[in-house]
This record gives sequence, structure tokens and C-alpha cells, in this order.
Amino acid sequence: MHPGVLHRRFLNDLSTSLFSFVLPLLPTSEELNVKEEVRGLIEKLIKTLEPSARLLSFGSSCNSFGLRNSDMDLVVLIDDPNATIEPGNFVESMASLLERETNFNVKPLPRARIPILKLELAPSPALPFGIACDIGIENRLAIENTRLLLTYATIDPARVRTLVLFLKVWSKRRRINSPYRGTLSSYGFTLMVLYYLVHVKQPPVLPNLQRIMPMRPMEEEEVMLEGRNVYFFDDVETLRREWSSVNFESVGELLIDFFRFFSHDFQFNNSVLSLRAGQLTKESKGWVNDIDVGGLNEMARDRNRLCIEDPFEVSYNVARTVTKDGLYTIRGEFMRATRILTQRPDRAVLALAELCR
Ligand code: 3AT
Ligand code: MG
Repeated sequence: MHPGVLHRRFLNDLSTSLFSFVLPLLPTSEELNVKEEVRGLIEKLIKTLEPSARLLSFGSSCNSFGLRNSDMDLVVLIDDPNATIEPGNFVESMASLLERETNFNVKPLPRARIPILKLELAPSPALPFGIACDIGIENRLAIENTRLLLTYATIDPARVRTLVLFLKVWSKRRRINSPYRGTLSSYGFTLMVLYYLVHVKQPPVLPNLQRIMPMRPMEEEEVMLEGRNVYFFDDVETLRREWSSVNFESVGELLIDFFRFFSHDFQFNNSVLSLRAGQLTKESKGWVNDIDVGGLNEMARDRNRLCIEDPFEVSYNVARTVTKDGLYTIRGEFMRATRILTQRPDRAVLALAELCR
């Protein structure tokens, strides 16, 4: 058979295999219900401390990139402007309350840079993997970036969700999704995929939601939150009606090209990935590697190996956890993935299994 035909067949096969790979890893409706119940229960308790408090989910439980048994990210928002609440103290009060009133294993981290409360529920028949949950305080930007990710997913769920979910599974199985061990968070990988679909792929698969301006085209929309412009075009109905991509590549083709781009083309040494603005230079952001810290603080020097600008908190490098070794490993994994997928074995399903081994 002609090599071109074989290649086509492999790509079709790969796309089908990606959908079937991801499908059984999605959370069941039972799991989602239990989690929602848990959220409601904790919210009710927290309201006894502060009546104007609300408890909201963010992260993968509601950005549509959630996997089965993933942890819950929750945030307490205090609506009463007169309530004077110090996050560290509030974490401590919540900890003693939940310790008393629930079966959760409670671990407060009130003095962390961002104070949080960690909760764990042991496995049970309804929840064979238990529940792990982090509760933060007043992190309103996280709610906004969750909405941004969800809106991107809604534009083209078949391709966007499949790619992101696969990348998350792959990065976890290959052990490069551990910010505490020098690699990248799921949030970071998700931003890489979106950056690729908005800015790298030509024609783009997704529009830049932070640049679409409704009605008054010349006027910069600004919606400020904590001193940051958190505007993005979130009118999904209008987007569905008026925007459609002229890129018809399959999810399999996009995946291969994603790995190829980050193996060979992206200039990790001097570039910054910005979902908001496209490719930027480290120099223009002041994110250079070799800060002179007297040779003592390896961590500080390692902070800007991989640079991913947060969509709203633009002075913040989402990938600051990635060390020199971490980046080396991640790039090695991109290359390995490219190799496996372009060697074109007979069966795509085997290639995916090998990829995630
Ligand atoms: P998992 O399913 O838990 O692996 P996730 O989508 O929940 O993936 P993370 O746990 O990495 O992703 O992050 C949860 C949310 O927390 C995503 C984002 O709203 C916020 N977040 C995480 N890391 C950062 C960061 N470095 N800067 C700003 N917001 C962040
Ligand atoms: Mg999470």
C-alpha cells in the first residue's frame, strides 16, 4: 500500500484510539454527585464561621479537563466587605471546625505563601479512592482562569478536551506532572496545549479569547480583579454562531504536531509561552535564568527555565517550579513521544499504550 495511504490510516486510527483512551478515564456521574455533596456539606459548616462565605469549585472539577478520582480544588469567597478575615487565621478556624464535625483527615497550612487547608477522606465503597481536597481563601483569579479554560474547551470540545485530557494522563504516567518534584502542573500543560492551538497552529484551531472584543472593536475591554485585567470573551453562544475554525486537522494529527513543535521548534532558552499574547521573549518579561544570587540559591536560579505566563497574573510564571533537570526530562519526553508516534507502528492503540507506559 502507498505510504501516504498508510499514514492517513494511522492518523485516523490514532484519533479514534485517543477518544477511546480518554473516555473511560472521565469521572462517573456518581463521583461528581458525591463531590458536589461534599462541597455543599463543607460550605454549610463554613457558613457557621462566616455567614457570607461561599465555597466554590475551581480547577479540573469544573474546567471540563477533570479525570476520574482527581482531587477537588475549592475556594472560600467572603462576600461581606465588612468581614475582616485574615486567610491564615481562617484556615485555622476551618481546620478545628472540620476536625470536630467531619471524618476528614485535616491538615491546615496557614503560614504557606497561599494559606490552604488540606482534607482527605479515606476510601469507601462509594468512593474507592477517597477524596483529596485543597481549600484556599479568596483566590478569585483561580475562578476566572477556570472559566477561561472551560470556555476554550466549549468551543471545540472534541479536539480540545481530548488533547488536554490525554496530555494530562500522559504527563502523569511519565512522571513529569509534579510541580513539587521540579516538573510542571496540569494547569501548565493545559496552557501549553491552548497556546499551541491558538498561536502555533496555522490556521488556528481556537481564537484568542483575550483579544476578541465585542461591539466596540477599538476599545480595550477591561474587567479588573485584584489589579489584573481578567477580561476575556465568554459569550459562548455568539462564538458558536460567529466563529469557526478553518483548521480541520484531526486530533491525532494535532497531537503529533504538538509533540513535534515542543521537541524541535519552541525556543525554550529564550521564549515565553503566553496564551494572552503569543510568543514573548524572556528578556522582555525580565524572566532570565542566570540571576546572580551568589551561587547559593540554586532554586532562585532555576525559576525561569520554562516560562509560561499566567493568562491574568501576567507577572507570574506558571512553570517556575520546573528545574533544569525537570525541563531536560520534559523535553526528553516530548522527543520520545514524537518518535513513538512518527515511527508509525501498525496499530495506533499500541503506540498510545507505549507512549503512556
Ligand atoms: P489535576 O486534575 O488536579 O491534575 P487541575 O486541572 O486541577 O489538574 P491543577 O491541579 O494544576 O490542575 O490546578 C488547579 C487549578 O488551580 C487550575 C488553576 O485554576 C489553578 N492553578 C494551578 N496552578 C496555578 C498556578 N501556578 N497559577 C495560577 N493558578 C493556578
Ligand atoms: Mg486539581
